[in-house]
Amino acid sequence: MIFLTLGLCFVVARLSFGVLGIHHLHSQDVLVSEANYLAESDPTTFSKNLSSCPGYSLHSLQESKIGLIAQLSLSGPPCNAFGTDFENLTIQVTYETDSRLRVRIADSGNKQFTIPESIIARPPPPTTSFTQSSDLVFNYESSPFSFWITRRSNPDAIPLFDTRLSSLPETPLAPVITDDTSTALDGFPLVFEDQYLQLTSALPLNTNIYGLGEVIASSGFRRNVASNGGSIQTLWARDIADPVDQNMYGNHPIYLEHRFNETTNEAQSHGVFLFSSSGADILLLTPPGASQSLIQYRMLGGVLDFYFFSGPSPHAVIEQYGALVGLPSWIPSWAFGFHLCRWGYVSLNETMQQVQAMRAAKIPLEVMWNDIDLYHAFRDFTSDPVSFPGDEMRAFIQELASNNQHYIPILDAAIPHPTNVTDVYDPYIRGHEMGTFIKNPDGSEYIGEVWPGYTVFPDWFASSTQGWWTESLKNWSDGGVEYSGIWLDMNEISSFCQGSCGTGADLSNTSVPFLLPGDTGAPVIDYPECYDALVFGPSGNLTINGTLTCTSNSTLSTLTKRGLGAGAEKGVNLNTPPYAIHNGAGDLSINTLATNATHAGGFVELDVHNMWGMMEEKATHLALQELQPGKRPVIIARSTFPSSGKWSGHWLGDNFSKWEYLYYNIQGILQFQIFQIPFVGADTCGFNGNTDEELCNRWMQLSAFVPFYRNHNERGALSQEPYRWNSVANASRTAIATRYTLLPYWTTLFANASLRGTPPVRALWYEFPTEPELFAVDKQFLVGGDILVTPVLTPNVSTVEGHFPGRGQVTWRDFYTHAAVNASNGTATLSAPLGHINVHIRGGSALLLHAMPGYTTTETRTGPFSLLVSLESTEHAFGTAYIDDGITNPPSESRDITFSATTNQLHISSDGNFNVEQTLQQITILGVNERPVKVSVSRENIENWQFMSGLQKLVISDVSIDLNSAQTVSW
Ligand code: MIG
Repeated sequence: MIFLTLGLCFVVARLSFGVLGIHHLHSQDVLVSEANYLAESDPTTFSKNLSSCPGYSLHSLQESKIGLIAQLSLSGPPCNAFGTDFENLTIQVTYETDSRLRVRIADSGNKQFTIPESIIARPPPPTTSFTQSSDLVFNYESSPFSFWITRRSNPDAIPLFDTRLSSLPETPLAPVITDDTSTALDGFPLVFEDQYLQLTSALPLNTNIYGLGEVIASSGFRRNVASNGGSIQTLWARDIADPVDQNMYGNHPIYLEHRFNETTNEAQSHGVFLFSSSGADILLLTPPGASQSLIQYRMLGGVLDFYFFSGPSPHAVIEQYGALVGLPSWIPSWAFGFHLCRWGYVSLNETMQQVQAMRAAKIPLEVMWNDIDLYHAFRDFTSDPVSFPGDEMRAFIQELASNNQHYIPILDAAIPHPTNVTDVYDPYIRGHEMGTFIKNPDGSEYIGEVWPGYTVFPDWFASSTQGWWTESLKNWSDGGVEYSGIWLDMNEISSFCQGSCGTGADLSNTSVPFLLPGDTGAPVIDYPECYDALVFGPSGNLTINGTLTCTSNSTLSTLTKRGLGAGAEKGVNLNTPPYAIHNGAGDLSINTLATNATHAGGFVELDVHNMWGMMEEKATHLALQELQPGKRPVIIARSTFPSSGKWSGHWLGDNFSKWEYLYYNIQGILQFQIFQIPFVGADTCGFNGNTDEELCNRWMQLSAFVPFYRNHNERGALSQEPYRWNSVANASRTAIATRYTLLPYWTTLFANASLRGTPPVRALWYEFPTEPELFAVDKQFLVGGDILVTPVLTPNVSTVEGHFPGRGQVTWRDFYTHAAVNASNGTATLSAPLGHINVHIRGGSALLLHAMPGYTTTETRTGPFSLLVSLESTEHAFGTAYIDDGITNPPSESRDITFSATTNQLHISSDGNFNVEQTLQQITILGVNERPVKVSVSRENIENWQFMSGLQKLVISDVSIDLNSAQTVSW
């Protein structure tokens, strides 16, 4: 018996029961035979001490019209701290645009790994000069070499980035995070070794940093820079059920920083992106008593390739990042519908029953999903011949299609290895012939272990892999699983052996080395914080025999988390590479591929590990473009990397049915807007553990205002479909109807994301950057600039407090009642009974809506439009709508409509070649001071209007305004 320490999706369930981790492991799995790590990594030869690192000096500088190139030479004897120092480096500074500056420092011999252009295409070098016009300015000192970035428009301000020793605290410094010795700081010279790179920049004390992920930060969306030392963001893709303050599925070395000057009342944002796939620690620290904070990059390899974005608005920073790595893919309108999924819909019958039950409950269902239950023997690209027969799947999916509904199946990263020679599994056989799988250093196929037993893994660097993947996806669809989109799971990559399972593994053994949740011996017994199953039984109901099951409203923090110092824990094998990043799993090869697994072109897993998920997303996107010509591919994936948004959306992984995670949702959604993967959402009602009625009710409502809206549940847990409890059914119907009403707003926001990189979901401060009281707000969010969502995030309450930004200059009106909020001091306590989510619209907005939400988005789109105009006291309002067919992958026909209101008039202008068939049927104008004398549309008098003086509301009904031409509405 072996205690399994793998970080699987239910590892925390294991922690909370203490017994589930003990299961049989096949004896031959224990060896890690091929994982002989990089030979030169003999830890004894490295000093592991940075205090003697000499730094570099700059010489041979050559300026050009786009920037400069210079050489850096090691200034003294090498320190060989965690690797071997490079003597000679080349620095290249490129003013790529007026708002983007690149600083790239690489070994002059080009030995270190750099991300190939074919993997992530970047804009070509500039053809005109921005050296004199860029708002970003590169400054440097030759010896010791250091650089700092300032704004041309504000040269005397604290630099945006500053590596000068004189700007940083004096070293040596005792551990800044007291229980983590690795945060002792020996010195801040530039270190550039084969296995260790380090660069440090000063930051203003306790500055506002957002991004660096993927993470669930205990500090919230705004990262902890100062309190109790700071934070460590580790970059190493990892399959782990949503831990707090640890590395997890995706890796995004980009941050958005916001600076606000209270004296001048000026606010500016900028961004810093490290273009690297290296395993790394990024530390945000404030040494005790220091007058500045700092950011330190510690990388296991690669080169230092920084991009700086000048903003100065947060939107501009995010857009500038998108222009570099690629803008998000276009999302078809059906993907904004409601999705239903769970692990444990064990047959087609059960799956069909869900579709029927949703319809019977009159709760809109747009997309039905299946998890790995679908597979035959857990094998990719199959459906079980007994429980999900191919021809019946085809009939089912075609029936869905005839009802304007869609189907998405899971696709796991691992490809099953046949158990013996008579075991015919085509995707393996074809891939093996074509050489598409990842190899051991000796050229044999690398063997891992996942659900189907022993497996291999696609190597996206091999030239044959794309064709093989497309062909496998085609065969799957041809066999009956006529998916509309694809769900990519386990792509960190997850594998259950530590590193390679070893040559000579018993390939015929297909049993998973532990129990699945819900199996006999592994019941799911966890509930939300407020629910006591020992007292009230397993139902999860809000009341039992008239008694409330939750009697306190505190959100209890019951989850155990490993501290920031996980990497320093004793007994964890961190032998290689010499610098031990704070990988929550310990050794880099735990629960994933060995770091020496080999890819075509000679790339090693250590360098490219963090990109596997993104490369799979890209390959899947390209496959779907080929298989579904002209359509917008829909992909939802778990492990992401810069540029993933160009190919895929993301779900926030294996969260828990806990109130705490309802709150964590919001920071996750906001983070992924920065990462340019805006189509994101959490497992609604919670994945791990049982949910309960109250939590599921609030969550179904919150997620209705989140881009990707899916209810997904673990195997063996209490059912949590939205019809499961009456109160949840009601709450869901209301929230989904509101969501479908807002569909034109969502699709316009996402068009702006795909066209310009503008983030659809926003932190409050993005829109109000000079209001510091908002800088840490992450319990509310804005959809676009105009919709403020104030969800309930705790049990047993009927009110919620929210910020209403604008310092009294902005009128916020209730979306449903249209009443203005009275928010003196900028906050208000709102009524929030169960089943009600507070949504407010911003004064000065004009929202194009669907007037009649239907069962599906397609039916909703065939109905007429309405318009909701909320005048600001100065009597203006503005809004835009982007309309197209919602399915064709652009370039395609589209129409831009703008609504702009001035005193007593609304102008509609319309531009484009898409013909909008549905007309505008009703216009509601809020903030009209006096009862109008008459109302007209493009000079024709209108009879059917009403004025409600209390709400200052004018409603113009039964019109039929053509949105393909300019119009004027007067009152
Ligand atoms: O290790 O396919 O995150 O959504 O239900 C568990 C079963 C594997 C992890 C995914 C989760 C999915 C589950 N998968």
